[in-house]
Amino acid sequence: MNNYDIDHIPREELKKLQSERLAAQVKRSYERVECFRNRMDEIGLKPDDIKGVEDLSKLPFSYKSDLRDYYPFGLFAEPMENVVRTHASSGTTGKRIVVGYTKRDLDMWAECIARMLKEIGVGKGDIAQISFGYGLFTGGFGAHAGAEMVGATVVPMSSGNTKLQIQTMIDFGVTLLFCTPSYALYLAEEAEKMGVKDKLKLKYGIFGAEPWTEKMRKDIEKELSIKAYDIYGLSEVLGPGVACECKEQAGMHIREDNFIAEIIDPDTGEVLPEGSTGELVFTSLTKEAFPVIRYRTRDICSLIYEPCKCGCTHIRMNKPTGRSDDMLIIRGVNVFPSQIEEVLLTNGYKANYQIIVDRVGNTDDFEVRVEMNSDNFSDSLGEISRMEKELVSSLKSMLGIQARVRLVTPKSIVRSEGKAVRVIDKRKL
Ligand code: DLL
Repeated sequence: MNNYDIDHIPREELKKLQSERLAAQVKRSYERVECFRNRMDEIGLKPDDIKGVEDLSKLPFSYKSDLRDYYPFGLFAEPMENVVRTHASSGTTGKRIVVGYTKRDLDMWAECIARMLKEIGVGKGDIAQISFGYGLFTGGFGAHAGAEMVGATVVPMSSGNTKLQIQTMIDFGVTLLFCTPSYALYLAEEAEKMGVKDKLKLKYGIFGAEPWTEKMRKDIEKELSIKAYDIYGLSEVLGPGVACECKEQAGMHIREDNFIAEIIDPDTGEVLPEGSTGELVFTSLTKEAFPVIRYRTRDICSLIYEPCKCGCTHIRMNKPTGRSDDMLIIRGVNVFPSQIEEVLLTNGYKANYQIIVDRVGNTDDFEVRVEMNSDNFSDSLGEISRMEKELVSSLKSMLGIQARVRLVTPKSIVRSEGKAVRVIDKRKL
């Protein structure tokens, strides 16, 4: 089968392929990975008990803490001489997590992204600027290999030096931009400030590595005059390309020939019925160096099983709304940064904000600092106070609790060149 035909394989055949690959992956991981073998032994499960996808939920979960416990290479299923690449992710707490790839893993990774690029029409003649960081982060190298595979000309910019990024886009005639959605907005803002926005030749952008809403997509598409596509992934499972949008921009197709997705209740671990929102769990089917079995991503989202208009038969995931470990508990109420973002964007603000939580006496102090923009800027104290009150009330109806809103002048909140930092939780410092 041609690598690009796999996206249109009938679901029955796909399920058969997944079952064969799952049984083989479980057997291989049991033989080669001590942590996995111990977990199977603890519950008396033998590799032969896993015959196909219907047995998936019998398998034990794996967690980010496993990567820390077996740091750096203890979960690898290949000897180091077969591991040709490592990446690592810092996370906000504790030790780095390290992942590894064989040559075949790298090819599969590039192919996952190339399939997306083919589908949205990227190929020879396109010039792709990769403004994800290169290095231990998976963003830069992951996007790079996919773009080269379809014959695009790659400009490996990495992140940082925003003015040079814009100049390069103009001088090289860049048609495709890869970066985080928050950085895309920052690039648009800077291009506007430099008075060169009309010189950009961008046609499409592929953005990911952090949650972003539909409203933010609209903003990016308008500001840069492009089609903006979503790409999802995580270092532990692959990097970017575990799931990618198609032309329909209606959910990201999971590369189901390589990964099986489940949605579980994050508290009980129970698999939830189709269409439910819960924690996303991945099992890799083809990865050699670092296979993952039922890996708990902590990302909260739902899966779409209805066929997609694009003809791809692989299921889709909706945009993750956040991570269960991003969830703030403020005065006993669960608050996701994405809910706050939604309120701000609906009220005409941009996604430039910060959430600052502190503990004062016995209660949580909750401030949302929001930038005014050129459309709604005011320097009248009375008007600012009216706008703040309006936001307090919209946030209260979304969250059920009162926040203090502080409007700040345009461009006063620090921009990020990679993943945006939205939350400052001083209770944890
Ligand atoms: O962020 C891989 C990546 C690079 C994906 C470039 C897309 C583009 P990590 O640094 O390990 O890997 O972070 C993974 O980022 O568990 C999600 O919480 C979040 N994330 C990634 N893509 C999206 C997305 C890379 N499209 C973590 N929407 C994941 C929402 C995303 N969240």
